[in-house]
Amino acid sequence: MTVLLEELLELGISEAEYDAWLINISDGTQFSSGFVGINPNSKIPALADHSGETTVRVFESGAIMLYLAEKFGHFVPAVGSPLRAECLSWLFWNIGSVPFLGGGFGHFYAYAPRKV
Ligand SMILES: N[C@@H](CCC(=O)N[C@@H](CS)C(=O)NCC(=O)O)C(=O)O
Repeated sequence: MTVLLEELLELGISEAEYDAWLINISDGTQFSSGFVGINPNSKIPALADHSGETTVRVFESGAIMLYLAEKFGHFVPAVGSPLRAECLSWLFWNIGSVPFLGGGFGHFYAYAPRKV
């Protein structure tokens, strides 16, 4: 999952170039210390932005999308714009709804002590 970076590159923003690291969640790579240092919740996706003086870690797909959209000034309307409220409403809807169908499946399939 490249969470917005490909769309930014598509716009010609070369500063959005990234290195993708394969995290194999079926062999537990998400629990390794290197990954947990970026996302303490051991979930993909996660982002480490080394472009500034201090490395910025971001986890949760919604937080990553908002971070990148604001960093590069695309895809999210400016503060004060009514469109921003609409945009964030759909972003939060996505975050609040979709993971229960996708990522949430992993919890019940692999970790839940009781099958439901
Ligand atoms: N709310 C998180 C959900 C992330 C998530 O559930 N990721 C799944 C893969 S789609 C995962 O990392 N599963 C590994 C595990 O549960 O051990 C987000 O939106 O980033």
